[in-house]
Amino acid sequence: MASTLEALQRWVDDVAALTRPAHIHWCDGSNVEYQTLVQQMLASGELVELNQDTHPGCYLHRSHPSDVARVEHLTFVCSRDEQDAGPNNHWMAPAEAHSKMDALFDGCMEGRTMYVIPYCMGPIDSPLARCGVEITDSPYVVINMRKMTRMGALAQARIEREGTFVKGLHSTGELDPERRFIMHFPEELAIKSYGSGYGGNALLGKKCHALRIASWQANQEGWLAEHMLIVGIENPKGETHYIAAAFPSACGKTNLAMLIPPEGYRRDGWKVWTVGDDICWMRPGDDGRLYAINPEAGFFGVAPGTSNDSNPNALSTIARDTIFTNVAVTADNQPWWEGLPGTPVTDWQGRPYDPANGPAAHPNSRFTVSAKQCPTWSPKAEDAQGVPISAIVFGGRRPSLLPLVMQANDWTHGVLMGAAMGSETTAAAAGAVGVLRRDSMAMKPFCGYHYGDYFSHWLSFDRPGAKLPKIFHVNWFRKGEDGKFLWPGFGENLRVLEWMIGRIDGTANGVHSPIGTVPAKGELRTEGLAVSPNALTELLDIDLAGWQAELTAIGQYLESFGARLPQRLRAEQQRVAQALGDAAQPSRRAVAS
Ligand code: GTP
Ligand code: SPV
Ligand code: MN
Repeated sequence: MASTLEALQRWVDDVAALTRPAHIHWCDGSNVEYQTLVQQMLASGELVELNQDTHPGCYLHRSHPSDVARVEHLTFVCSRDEQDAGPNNHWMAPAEAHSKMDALFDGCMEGRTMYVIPYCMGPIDSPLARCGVEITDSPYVVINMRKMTRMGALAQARIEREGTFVKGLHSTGELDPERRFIMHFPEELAIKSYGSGYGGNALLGKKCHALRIASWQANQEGWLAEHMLIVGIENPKGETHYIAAAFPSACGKTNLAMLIPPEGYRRDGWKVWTVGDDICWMRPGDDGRLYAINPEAGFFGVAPGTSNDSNPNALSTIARDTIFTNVAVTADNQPWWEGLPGTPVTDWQGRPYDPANGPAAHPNSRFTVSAKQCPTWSPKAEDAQGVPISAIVFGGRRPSLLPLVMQANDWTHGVLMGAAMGSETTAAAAGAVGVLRRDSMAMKPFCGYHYGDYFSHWLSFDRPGAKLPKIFHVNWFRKGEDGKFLWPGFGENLRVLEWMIGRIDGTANGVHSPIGTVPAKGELRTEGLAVSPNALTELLDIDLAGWQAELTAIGQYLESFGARLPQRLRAEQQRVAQALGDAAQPSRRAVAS
């Protein structure tokens, strides 16, 4: 017996009987175990050693070229009732999904080692944390899970104490895209993933557990599991506001979470504290505020674009003990990607670099690293009670229309802003890049249940006694006529966060508009900012006709959720549409009244 918990031992025995591995290894999470796996993977070629003088403890993994991103078209929510999965998910009946998956898993680990990975999402002693066990035949998954979660003996002890855990079964399989599925069984707290070794498809603690399964549980238990970073902004008086922000994949969460203040702000004493870069679990505390933990222990971050100019914190975080996936390599064996100085000699597929083959590093190449290595890692990130959230921010890649920042009037309006979010698609998921799609709360690929119910759940937090965060929407990606970004982004985004904090503290007035409150002239601090006054005006401008069309599109999108769309959200969309109509034709209101 490797576990004293019968349910765990029985499940592991059943999986072993199905997959028929040669060995079973229960992961204890120790450094010796990690080093042993790394040595085995170096010997088998699954890992390549990088320059140990410049990058001690760093290794490169090249995934199969057809297995480089999440596969949303092969990801299913298998709830008993199809309606519960909603139009936002692919659905398959649980019995059909189980038999399809079990046929794939049948004998798939023959001659190989099966790893049993107990893990905890969140600080090990936190009441907000939840545990799971992932069974996999991939040592790459094991070493990544060790950096991304609290993995091993302590997690197993908590599972044995609590008696419940999420069951995740994974096999890399043949990496055949025709035999690749990511299945979720929310009522059984179970996940089955076959045929991919990549990121969110294979590291089951991340998107599968901490978002799809957790969002389902959160809906039933009164909390929120969100695709959000968590960052602490400390002002010169030493007061820290924690902000949670939802941006779709590859839209700037890691960068905002590790922001470095512009020089003038640094001089004045502003500091930024990183609590999380991808996932946030929040629940109301006794004082009515929302308290958040980061369920993860590491970063699985986008490599391309990470540089000393854009994100020096990330660069210093990944200078040692980091696993790189699908990056390029320089002549002296250092990891390389677009945005770094120097030149690559080997591309992400291990071929001699030739620009005719496209970028040297895959656009969705990633680093995996323990969060503790981040210079701005917040001491509060390990706090079992979580951090109180002052503001929730939504945002996406919107080349036009959406202003740099706007504040919702109240919680209901904020939920509408989140539900209406849109963004251009990126390389983080397979499929076309640069197409505008609605991505409510940045959860389109991750919400484990019907979006209509999810919107109702969000609205339900607005109740007597609640002291809810203020809600904002940002757009770092507005483009000018020349096709270039109007806003420099990255560290300069602190200027926008400062305005938000001013709104929270009551020191910034803003200007009210039908779509929300935007900064009044002169309220955004611009000293030392290289943005022309014209560009700034354009960034904050509200195009009433464009917004009327947008509200119509939002209304149509919301109606796609049918009978489960909360009436309160429909009414809110109508209220904003009406206010826009009144503003566009001021005489109409006078005539009507
Ligand atoms: P996931 O890990 O996929 O969830 O992505 P993420 O949301 O953490 O995105 P990340 O911070 O890794 O940024 C992805 C890309 O957006 C990188 O190429 C960044 O350089 C770019 N980016 C991030 N912040 C900004 C910004 O403020 N302005 C601009 N123009 N680009 C940004
Ligand atoms: C994302 O795509 O939002 C990621 C990477 O954070 S993955 O782990 O693959 O989901
Ligand atoms: Mn993400």
